[in-house]
Amino acid sequence: MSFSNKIAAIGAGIASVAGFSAAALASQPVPWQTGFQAAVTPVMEQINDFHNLLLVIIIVITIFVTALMIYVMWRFSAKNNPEPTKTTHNTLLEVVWTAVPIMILVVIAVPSLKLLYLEDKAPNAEMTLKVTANQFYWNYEYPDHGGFSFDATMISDDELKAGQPRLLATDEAVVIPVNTEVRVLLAAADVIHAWAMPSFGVKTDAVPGRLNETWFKVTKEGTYYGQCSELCGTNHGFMPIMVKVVSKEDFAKWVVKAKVEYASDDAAEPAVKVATITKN
Ligand SMILES: [Cu+2]
Repeated sequence: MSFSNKIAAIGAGIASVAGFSAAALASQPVPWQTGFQAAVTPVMEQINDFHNLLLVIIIVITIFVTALMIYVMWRFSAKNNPEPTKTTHNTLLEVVWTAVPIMILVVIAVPSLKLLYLEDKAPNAEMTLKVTANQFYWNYEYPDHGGFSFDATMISDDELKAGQPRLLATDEAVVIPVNTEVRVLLAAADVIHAWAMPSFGVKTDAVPGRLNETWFKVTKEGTYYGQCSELCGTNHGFMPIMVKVVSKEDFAKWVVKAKVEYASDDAAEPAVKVATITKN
């Protein structure tokens, strides 16, 4: 377990003691959290590893530069070095201070680019989730399961029930089967939003007139929370994301129910659109 994973796990432990233990795992921000939320997808695990690699590199560079500066300030002060040397060039030293930073950048670039390509597209997507951003709620569509869709709106403070996190819980949750590669298609109906799920390692813009793609494969059942991460307007902070990850059997059962429950939403939507078009 990596260092930031450990911190996130401690945070999750505190959260469950505080009364959020209703779900198998609830990934959400906790007070005084400093690390990432616990990783539940292969992508987020790799982001964690990459973060830890960078942390080591940064610490080593900072210690080296600080030590060098302190030494130079002492060794070459007017008191300790009254006669300055006339040296202007040192080929070996110049090659070293050019080559070493290049090598450090290469060490960073290789895993960085690998991660960028991994995040881009689902290698073998098993289902698709279409996310449409609106001011200020999300619409979710399941094209591979009959194409039903529904809106998810934040639950306001006065309607919160016990265990529902403030500014994170929504009236309808996105339901996803565990251990399934999910392709996510993102678009927006009005302005640019961003669908961000910290524990999935996903943050992708939803842009009007453009279809963006990302993916995730969640390996642990539970309830996970995210937020819109693009400044989209006055209620930007009030369009959270709630994803319930359930077993494949429970997901199949949910789909059967959802088809009936959200059928009325589908029927109502085109009628409104036609009415708007004829008016114009
Ligand atoms: Cu938004």
